[in-house]
Amino acid sequence: MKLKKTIVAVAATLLACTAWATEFRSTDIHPDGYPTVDAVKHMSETLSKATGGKHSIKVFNNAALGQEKDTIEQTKIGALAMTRVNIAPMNNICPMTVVPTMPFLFRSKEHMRAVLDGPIGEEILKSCEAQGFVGLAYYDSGSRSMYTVKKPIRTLADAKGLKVRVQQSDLWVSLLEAMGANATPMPYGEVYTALKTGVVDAAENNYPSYESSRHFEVAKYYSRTEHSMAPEMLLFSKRVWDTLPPADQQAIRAAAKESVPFMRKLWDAREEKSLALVKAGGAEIVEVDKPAFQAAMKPVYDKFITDAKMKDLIARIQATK
Ligand code: GTR
Repeated sequence: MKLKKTIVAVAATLLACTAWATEFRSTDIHPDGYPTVDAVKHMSETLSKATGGKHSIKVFNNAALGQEKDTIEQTKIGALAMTRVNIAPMNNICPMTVVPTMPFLFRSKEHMRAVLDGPIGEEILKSCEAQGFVGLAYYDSGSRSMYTVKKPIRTLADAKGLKVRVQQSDLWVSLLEAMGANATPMPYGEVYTALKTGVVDAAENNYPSYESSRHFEVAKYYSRTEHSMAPEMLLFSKRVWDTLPPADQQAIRAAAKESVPFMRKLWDAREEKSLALVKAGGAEIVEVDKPAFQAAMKPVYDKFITDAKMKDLIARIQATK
């Protein structure tokens, strides 16, 4: 009888543990070793330690569970617990995300970090909750510049009429149109072939993505327009979130925040390494008439920064030291 009772008690405890122990699924389009992927793995370790092994995160990288638009959708419906995406594919879903995506907004990496770490960054993350996403953190994504297959871009005139792959965001289409180019929205995973087969003449990205995607093999002129510092985002599914006790939510938030400085260290090192790798691989780094590109962006601000709230955010960002 006693034995039976003990067995029942042990079984009940085991059941309780397994019912609550979760390996959350997260996604990334980047390969192993990319700073965003390694940062979420680090977050998983922190979370596991903080919860005594109750929770951890498994990262499905290399777009194993789809491109960013798909994983955003899966996160919204709760099929995925978490996804790491760029902020741009959130632009059409969560309007405030347009703000940190705006061209030539941040003066430097330090300025961008100061803004995103502060109340403005928090406000924008919070604004995505109504759309089904708990914004946990931002990660760095450096600055994005144009790269071309046939000839380098040095002036605004060089960009005119080029077919340029952009992220799936209306803002991004307008940004390239303001440069006089023809924007072609397309998922990241299709860009290498599109460049190679001439479906597009150009794309744009930071050094680590230009390198790890091997786009530099097919588009060797990298023109330093540095037109946007659109950051990465770590999004948790609100549907899944609402099923968790507050202590677990707290642990997830803390682990995400803790992964940010870790990611930044990896990022800074990777930017340097990627630049060296693309140069060694034959890429040509080209200087551009940056003020002309910047001046051409006025219509983008006029079109997207329309309401008082957005105008206020932009003004506060510009005033941030
Ligand atoms: C990368 C970013 C990805 C994705 C990609 C793209 O820099 O890390 O999340 O946005 O650019 O251009 O689609």
